[in-house]
Order: sequence, then C-alpha cells, then structure tokens
Amino acid sequence: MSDDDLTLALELAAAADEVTLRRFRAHDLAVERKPDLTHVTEADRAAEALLRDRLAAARPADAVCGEEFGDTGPARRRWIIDPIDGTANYVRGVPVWATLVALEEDGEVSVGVVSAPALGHTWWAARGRGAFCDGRRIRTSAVTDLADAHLGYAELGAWGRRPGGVDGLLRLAGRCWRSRGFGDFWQHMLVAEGALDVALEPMIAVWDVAAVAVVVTEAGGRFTDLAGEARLDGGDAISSNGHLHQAVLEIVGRR
Ligand code: LIP
Repeated sequence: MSDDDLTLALELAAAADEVTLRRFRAHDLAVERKPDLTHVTEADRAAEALLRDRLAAARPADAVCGEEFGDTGPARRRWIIDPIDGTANYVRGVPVWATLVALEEDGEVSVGVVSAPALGHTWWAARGRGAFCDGRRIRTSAVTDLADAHLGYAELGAWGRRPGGVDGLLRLAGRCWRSRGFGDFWQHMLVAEGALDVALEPMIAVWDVAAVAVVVTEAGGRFTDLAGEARLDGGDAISSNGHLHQAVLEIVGRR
C-alpha cells in the first residue's frame, strides 16, 4: 500500500458521492429487486461502473470485487467496493448509506474508506496508520464491563432466521446498558469512534465489511465473524472495542 492508494480510495469515494447524492430522494429513482430480493438502484449501478472505470485506468493490474458486478478474478491486489451500503435506507430516503472502498493486498485489507455524504462524514484508515473521521483521529471506547456497554445491531428478521433465533441477541441486550438498531456500516463507525462499544451483523458479504473492518481495527477495536475468526467472508460480523469481544462471543457467537 502506498500513500497513492489511500489518496485514490478517497478520490473514488468522492466521485461515487457525486453520483449517489444527486439521485438521493429523486422521485424518479429506478429501483429493482435482485434475485436475492434485496434492492438495487440505478445509482448503485452507476456508482460501481464509475469506480470500475476509474480503477481500470488507474490500477489496470488490480482485481475488482463489487456488490453489483462481481469479481474480476484472483490477484495479489484487489479493490473491494460497495457502491451503496444501506441501499434499503437510500431507497426509503433515510440518510444512513455510504460508499465503501477497500484495498486488499495478499488477503489482508490495507486501506478502507467509508463515505456517507448524506450524513456529511467520511471515515478512513490505512493499516498501521490509525483511523480518522473527517481528518480527526478516532479511537474505540475504554468500556470493559458489559453492564456499561452500548450495543448496536442490524436486522432483527435475519437474527430470527439464525439457529437459536433472536434469543441470544435478547440475552446480550439484557446484559448491556443500552441497545439500538443503527445497522449497516454506521454502527461499526460508531464503534470506531467510541460512541458504541459493540455492533453485530447477522448477515453480510465481504463488500459490506472490508472497508469497515480496517477502520475499526485501526481505531483500536476488534472485527471478526460470529465464530470469532478475523475473516471477512464468514457471513456475519461483530465489531467491538476489543475489551468486550470475548464476552459478547460467549453469548451470541457461533460455536
Ligand atoms: C446491506 C448491509 C447490511 C446487511 C444486509 C446488506 P447493502 O448492504 O449494509 O448490514 O445486513 O444484508 O448486505 O446491500 O445495502 O449494500
């Protein structure tokens, strides 16, 4: 990873913002359902196409993996992009959505940018260089006791479809100080900033978490799947300030 890669990732996210923000809350926004029944809009496709064009010009040897147009194949360096994370929010006019851009090198994410223009914030991190929000250094919280913990979670319906249903989540929420369903990329950025102490995702893909995970870990936190493995393709995720990670896994983790 070079400084140029971080600069490029920030430029790509800013370019996507121009496309997505222009169509946010447009009355004639074209929305479709994908085979998995999730939404895709013209803005998701236009933003990802733009990022792919820019990457083909700037980094022709690198692979690209994106939510809407797939993976261009194995390579030592791979850009992992989600043109709009939180498409369901975008479609309904909720301002919690973001473009996620990550660079993975030799299987490890080295750069992550999370740009949420409707919230007016951009978070980024580069491996070994810390995490930032709008240029300000951010750090995870120092909370060590579950009883003081602020818990974020996503999509109760997906929790209900997991083995054990929502019982584990409710047990955990009952042990924490407070719980709120912030969801999507935002809850993990709140963990990175120290506003939340733990955030849980019952169902995710690699593009939902690649950029997010490096921001959380560079802020001092921990990011794993619900089996406790530091992998991004496990299908679910937990981010935390690190102190509470094991205690949370013992209650809602996959064994
Ligand atoms: C969504 C994620 C969400 C997850 C959904 C979906 P999208 O991303 O933000 O956290 O629960 O399954 O993947 O599809 O809006 O990019």
